[in-house]
Amino acid sequence: MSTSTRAWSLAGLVAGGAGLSASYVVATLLAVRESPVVAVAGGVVSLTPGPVAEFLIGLVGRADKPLLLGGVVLVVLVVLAWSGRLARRRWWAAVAVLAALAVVGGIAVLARRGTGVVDLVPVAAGLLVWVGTLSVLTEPLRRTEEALAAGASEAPASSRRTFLIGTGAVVGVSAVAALAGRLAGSGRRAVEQSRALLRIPRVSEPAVPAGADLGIEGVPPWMTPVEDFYRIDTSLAPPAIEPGAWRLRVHGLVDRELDLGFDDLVARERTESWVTLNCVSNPVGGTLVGNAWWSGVRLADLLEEAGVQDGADALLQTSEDGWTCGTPLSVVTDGREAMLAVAMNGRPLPIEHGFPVRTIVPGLYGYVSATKWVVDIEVTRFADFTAYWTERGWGEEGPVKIASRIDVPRGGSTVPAGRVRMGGTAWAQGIGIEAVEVAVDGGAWQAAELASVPNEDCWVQWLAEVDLSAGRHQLRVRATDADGEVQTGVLRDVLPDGATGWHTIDVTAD
Ligand SMILES: Nc1nc2c(c(=O)[nH]1)N[C@H]1C(S)=C(S)[C@@H](COP(=O)(O)O)O[C@H]1N2
Ligand SMILES: [Mo]
Repeated sequence: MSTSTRAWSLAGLVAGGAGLSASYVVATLLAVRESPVVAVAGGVVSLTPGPVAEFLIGLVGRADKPLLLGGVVLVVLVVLAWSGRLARRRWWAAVAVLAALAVVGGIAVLARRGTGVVDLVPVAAGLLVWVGTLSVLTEPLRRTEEALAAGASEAPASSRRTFLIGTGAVVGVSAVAALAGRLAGSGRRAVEQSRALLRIPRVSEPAVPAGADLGIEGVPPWMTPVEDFYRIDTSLAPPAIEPGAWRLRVHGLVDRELDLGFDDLVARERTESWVTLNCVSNPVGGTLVGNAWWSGVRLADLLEEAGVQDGADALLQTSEDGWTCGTPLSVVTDGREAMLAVAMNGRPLPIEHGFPVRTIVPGLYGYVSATKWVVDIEVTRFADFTAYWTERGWGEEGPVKIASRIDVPRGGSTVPAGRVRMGGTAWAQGIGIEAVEVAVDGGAWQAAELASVPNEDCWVQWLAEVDLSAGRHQLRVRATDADGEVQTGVLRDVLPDGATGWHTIDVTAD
C-alpha cells in the first residue's frame, strides 16, 4: 500500500466518527440537553430564513428533521475526511480544521436556550478524541511515507496491518459506544416523558405559609425551586426508572416482608410536609441546603405494616444504583415526618432528585437518610453492616447540626456606612430555631428578627440591622435551637459528621 489519499481521508473520517460518538456518549452521561450535532442542526434551522425553510418543508414534508440532521452529519463527514488529507502534509492545519468544527459546535450549543458551560464538555471531549484518534491512525501512514521516501520499493506490511487494525478497532468501539449512549439516552428520555405525564393523586401544590419568606433581596427564596435545589450523589448518569418498573422490598428483621410497586405505595395513606434537606459536606455558610414541600408515605407506617422485630436499630437503604446508607430506626419511628417521598414541590420527583421514590428524614443529613431511587430497605443492626459513606470514614448516625448563615450582605462586598441590613437563614431540623443573633467586630450579640415557619423541620429566615462606621468590619451570626442549645463557635470541618462554627464575613462600609 502506498499511502493513498483515500487512506488519509479514511483516517480523518474514522477519527471523526469516534469524536462524534464520544461527544454523544458524554452528552448522554452528563444528561446535557443536546448533543453538539443536534445543536448545530438546530442552529441551522434557526438561521434559515423563514421562506426558505417553508419552501424546503414543502419539498420534503415531515422528513425535514432527519434530512437536516443527515445533512449536517454529511457536511461534517466531508470536512473530517478533508482534515485527514490535510494531516498528510500539515498536521497543524488538520488540527485547526477540527478545532474550527468544534468551535462551530460549541457556539451552536451555547446559542440554545438554557445551556451553560457543562454543555461544552461533550464538544471538548469530541475534539480531544478527534485529534487523539487522528494522530494514532495516521501514525502508520506517516511511517509508510517515510519508508517510501527513504527509497523502499513498497510499504512495510506491518504499517498496513497496524493501520487496518487500528481503523477497525476505532470503528467498532465508536459504534458500540454510540449504541450504548443511544440506549441510555432513550431510556432517560422515555422516563422523562413518563414523569411529565404522571399524575399522582392527592399530591397538593406547595403554598408558602404567610410570613415564612421575608422576601429579602439576596436571601434565597424560602421554598427552594427544584431547579435550584443542590444535588449530591455518586451516580454519573442518574438511574432512569419507570414508575411501572419500580419495586421496593422491605425485609430483614420484620414479621412480614413487603414488596411494593409504585401504585401500591401511592395507594397508601399519605403525608406532606415542608422539610429542609442538607448535606453533611456543607461548609459553614455553604449552600448545600434546600427547603421543599415533600409528599409521600410515612416510613413508620410501612414499618408497622411489616412488623419490626426486637433487636433492630437501623435501616439499611439501597438505591437502584447500589448506593447504601444506614438510618437510625429510632429516628424514623419517633413521630417526625420521615417518609418515602414521591413528589417535591407538588410535582413528581425530578430524575436527579430520586424519581420515582426517595427517602426524606427531617433532622438527618442526606448521606444517612435521603436515599434517592430507593429500592431496598433492610431492617437490621448497625453492628451488622457498613454503608457507602461510613466505609469512607463518615459518622454512623448523622444528626443535623444547628447552623446559621449570612446571605446579605455578601462577604467581601462594600456597603454604605450607617444602618446596614443583614439577612439570612438558620436551621435545626427536628428541634427548631428559637433565636438568631448577630455581632459586629466581635462585639455584643444582638437579636435578629425571625420569620415564622410551619414546623421545626424547615429553615428560618432572619433579618437584623447593624450600625457600621466607615471601614472594614467583621459580621457574624449564631443561632439557638428550641431546646436552648446555642450554636457553638468551635470551628470543625465537615468530616466526619458535619461542620460547626459561626458563619463570619468581612464587609467594607464607606
Ligand atoms: N442513591 C443515592 N442517594 C443519595 C445519594 C447518593 O449518592 N445516591 N447522596 C445522598 C446525599 S450525600 C445527599 S446530601 C442527598 C442529596 O439529595 P439531593 O441531590 O436531592 O439534594 O441525597 C442522598 N441520597
Ligand atoms: Mo450529602
